[in-house]
Amino acid sequence: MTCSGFVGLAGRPNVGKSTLVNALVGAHVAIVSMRPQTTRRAIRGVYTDVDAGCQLILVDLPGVQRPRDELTERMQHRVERELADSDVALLVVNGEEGVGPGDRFIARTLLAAGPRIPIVCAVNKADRLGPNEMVPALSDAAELEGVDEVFPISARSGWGLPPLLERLGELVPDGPYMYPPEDSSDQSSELLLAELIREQVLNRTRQEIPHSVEVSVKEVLTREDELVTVRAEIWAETESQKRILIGKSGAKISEIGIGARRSLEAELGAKVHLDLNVRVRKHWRRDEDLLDRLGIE
Ligand SMILES: Nc1nc2c(ncn2[C@@H]2O[C@H](COP(=O)(O)OP(=O)(O)OP(=O)(O)O)[C@@H](O)[C@H]2O)c(=O)[nH]1
Ligand SMILES: [Mg+2]
Repeated sequence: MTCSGFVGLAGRPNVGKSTLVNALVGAHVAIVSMRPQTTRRAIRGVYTDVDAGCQLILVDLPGVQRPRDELTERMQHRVERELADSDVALLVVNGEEGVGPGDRFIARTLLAAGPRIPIVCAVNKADRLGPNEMVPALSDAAELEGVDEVFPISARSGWGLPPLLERLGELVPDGPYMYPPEDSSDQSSELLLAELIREQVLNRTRQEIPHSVEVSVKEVLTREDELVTVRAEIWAETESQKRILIGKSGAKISEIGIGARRSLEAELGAKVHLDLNVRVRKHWRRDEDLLDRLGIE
């Protein structure tokens, strides 16, 4: 008999949920940046332990915060729905910053999300904690309302992940695999490529730009000699953001392009020709039809 279940990751922006999903799955399925609100969609990372006969579907979710626009409101609703459908909630907190009101708010949201499911708390960024800081961080996390168990981890280094994985495997129900064991994510290839390009934008721009940008892959063509041509658009909301993204004599867009091409080549295992175009799409974050089409539901 195999086991298989959904583990919903909840937590404030920037605590390391996506880094943790990548580390557990062992593949770059979710993008990571130092900016809060990196993740916009629910991304399923799939981890299958074929020997143990167990599959965990790790649902990476946007960081929970107060909705400010249509985009964040949709992200918030998605989080609530996904958590209501999970078998286990994995609440990730930032051990370096310690437990705060935002974490307490999320713990309460988890309890209110639906039928009571096990809530496991991962205290992340343990690599940043001194020897005397670990115990208080863990006991604060254990006191969060509804939290059943606490695991100290470093998603970045991989420290502490094996016991967490083992416990999650015990908590999901018996049942058939929901994804082929060789899969690592449910994302379409085009969406993953768009996200990898957006990851470069996030890590190479500042202030309002990261939040204002979306990336759309228009075309992926593989030539006979295996060169892959990817044509993508980077959307900004205003002309001035577009100018910043392009940079002086195109310096910024070429920096983004070089980083993105490397990332796409690593993902596709092939040489890539990347054709990037910056466009203004006013108020895309408030355009309901567009958000539907982008799969941000
Ligand atoms: N030192 C340290 N940094 C980490 C660790 N895990 C994640 N980070 C860093 O924390 C930042 C945020 O990581 P993400 O994985 O994007 O965080 P997130 O919770 O998915 O953020 P949102 O998608 O915005 O909700 C990045 O700069 C990561 O490199 C860790 O274990 N140790
Ligand atoms: Mg994330």
